[in-house]
Amino acid sequence: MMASINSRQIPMTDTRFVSADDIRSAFSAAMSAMYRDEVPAYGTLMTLVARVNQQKLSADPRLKARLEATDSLDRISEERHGAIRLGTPQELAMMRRAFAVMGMYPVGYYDLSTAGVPVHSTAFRPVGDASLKRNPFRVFTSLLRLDLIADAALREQAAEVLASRRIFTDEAVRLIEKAESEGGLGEADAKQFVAEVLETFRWHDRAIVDAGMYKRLHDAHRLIADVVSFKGPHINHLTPRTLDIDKVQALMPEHGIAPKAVVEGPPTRECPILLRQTSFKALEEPVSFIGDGGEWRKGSHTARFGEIEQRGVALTPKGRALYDALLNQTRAKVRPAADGSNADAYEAALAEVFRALPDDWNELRKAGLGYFSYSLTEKGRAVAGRRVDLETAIAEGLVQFDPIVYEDFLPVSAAGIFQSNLGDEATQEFVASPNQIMFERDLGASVLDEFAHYSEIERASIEACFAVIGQALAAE
Ligand code: OOG
Ligand code: NI
Repeated sequence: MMASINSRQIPMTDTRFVSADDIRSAFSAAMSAMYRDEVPAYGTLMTLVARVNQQKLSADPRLKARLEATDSLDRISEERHGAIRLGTPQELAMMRRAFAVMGMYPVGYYDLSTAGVPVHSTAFRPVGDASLKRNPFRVFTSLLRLDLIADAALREQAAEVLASRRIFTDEAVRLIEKAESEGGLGEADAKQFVAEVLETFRWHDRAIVDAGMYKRLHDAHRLIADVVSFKGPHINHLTPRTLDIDKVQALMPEHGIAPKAVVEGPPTRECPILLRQTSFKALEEPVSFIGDGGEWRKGSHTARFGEIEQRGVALTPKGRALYDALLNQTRAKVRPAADGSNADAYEAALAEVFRALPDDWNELRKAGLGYFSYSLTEKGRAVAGRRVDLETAIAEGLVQFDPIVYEDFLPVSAAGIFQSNLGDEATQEFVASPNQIMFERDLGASVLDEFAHYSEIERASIEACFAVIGQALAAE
């Protein structure tokens, strides 16, 4: 599994080339600067998140020490994810190639049709411990499912509009091809690559359809209008990572930002799991549509929003199944209303139901619910050569463990995020029809299995400990 991933990565040892990790960091920083200009509330959120993170670290020296020891502290203030929605298989395939130059690979398959949203998605992100520590920038990337539009005429017209647009500049394509054929990009090329690819994510306030077409697309589903009506897949949000989402959520109104009523995902815990997210509603922004006789006709479009997230430990398949069951159980008790009117009841039910999931790192670990990274303590390093098993080594204080951060997205949460930024009014319902095979064909590659990656990081960390202290054989 890991071998095939490594062979796909652009070599980093060649000094003629800028490393894929460096290109990704530069791209993430450029994207952040652009979005800050485009959506000022994002800048406000960034400042707020940075302040709360600082406060959390000063209040919790143990957390700070562990983040420093695991090399994860620096990445947090740099960390963000974005999201885009693409229109055609060709766009998706080229996007995969562009992200590969930055060391980002498709991980996981998300079927949003089950939530009535006509897209399916993957997350492009770095894989492997070192790249994640350097910069974990990720982009949730969705492909429109035109096959789910019932109206055949509209489906065809939408396909025609999409076929006419080019979302990448010629230079971007040239540099992607160059990186592929030569095995990387030199400094000047890497710089230009970042600038050229950034163009694809830029906001364009002039639509490529007229107001009538926009309305028909919008009536089918507002997401379809968002994908088809514009020149390219504008980045629709950029999400900083906070160490205390409840605090940021509480402070948002003071900064003129109105968050959703409830934080999505698991409840507040001592030991955070997976991912918790909250967002503010999409902005209604002025755009213009193609009018008669070369005139532009003023209108508006709602697409871009803001979001923050707190990340916790990655759960094993067993932990994930328990999480899903508990979330379903909670929703069976209290269904969160779109207007937030029963937010308190929902949060109380969530906290109550989630008592079934231990809120202690060692219990989570021993129950096989989460992934952990193991390392030697000072004492462990001093007793090199002893033969012990892992649990004994932990009990004797030779080996310590830290949670492995969840680097992906939650399907249920993603659907919730789509819903909240699309607005609450009813739109056409779609029949759920997950189609990973079709997605991977369009992508031009298969998506990677996130569980295999977390378990590989865990396994490698155990092996590194035992290379020093010596593992007890089963028979001993
Ligand atoms: C993507 C929504 C998913 C998340 O954080 O779960 C997402 C979109 O609205 O295009 O970003
Ligand atoms: Ni998001």
